[in-house]
Amino acid sequence: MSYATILFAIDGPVARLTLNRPDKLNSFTAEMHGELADAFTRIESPESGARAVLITGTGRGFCAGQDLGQRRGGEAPDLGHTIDTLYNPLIRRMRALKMPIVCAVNGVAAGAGANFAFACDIVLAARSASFMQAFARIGLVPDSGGTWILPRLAGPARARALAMLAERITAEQAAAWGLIWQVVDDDRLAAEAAALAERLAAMPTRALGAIKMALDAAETSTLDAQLDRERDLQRELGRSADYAEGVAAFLEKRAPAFKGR
Ligand code: LHQ
Repeated sequence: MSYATILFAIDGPVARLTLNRPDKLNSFTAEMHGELADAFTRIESPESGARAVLITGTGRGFCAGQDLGQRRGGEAPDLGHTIDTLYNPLIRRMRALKMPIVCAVNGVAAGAGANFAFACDIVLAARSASFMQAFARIGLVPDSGGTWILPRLAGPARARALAMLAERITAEQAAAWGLIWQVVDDDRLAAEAAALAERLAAMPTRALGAIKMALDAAETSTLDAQLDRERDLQRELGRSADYAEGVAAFLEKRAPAFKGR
């Protein structure tokens, strides 16, 4: 599988997806969106064997959002079309993917690049990485789910200031505000993120997929509806091979061997 703007490989149960336009801080182009979509189609295929995804970037940046170099001159573009056809499908797909996505933010994550990272399930960042809701600097609103996820992760007061001031914050600040899971030393990021993805890939995949779904659904649910949803998911998972294995392993005092079924 060879692409021009991303690196992609499925190593056993971990799909590794690396944004690879380092000269432009891995900013998004239409071509990159097309390649990401193709990679996700491969990941979603039952034959892929993938049970976790690891996303990162090459070079000193993670992703600087939309490639603004492609946006100069000519008539005013229909950004709604770009969002509708490229960004929204990507974010929807990531949230709906029935396996965990680990993000290793190796450098600056700006604009849609930051919200692409926040759409992942567990985000690690290098100590030198930074995050910026760059949109207001160029007259735009946070997209790629930014207006939805920022207040949920960081609270409404911080979400507003982050979005309006468009200041760059450190990885430490992002962790302190609950935007990401953990900060790790730069030279440990790749190894820690890979270990985390491998650990998740050995877990009961269906349960992890159900956790993603239940937590997102909770954002618009009543407690009553959510209690029913948990019942339904538990009923379904209670019939899974991984649940049987988890209980058997516990009783037999051994490590479980989950298959993601
Ligand atoms: C870039 C970019 C970039 C191209 C750095 N494009 N080249 C959705 C739908 C449709 C349209 C609009 O947008 C969206 C969503 C969005 O994402 S809007 C937000 C777009 N992103 C930004 O506004 C961020 C722009 N970049 C920056 O503010 C800075 O580059 C950051 C703060 C990310 C990093 O700053 P530095 O570490 O100082 O790096 P740099 O600015 O020197 O950038 C390095 C190179 O990367 C440089 O190229 P050059 O040829 O001069 O070395 C930049 O031009 C290029 N680059 N971001 N988004």
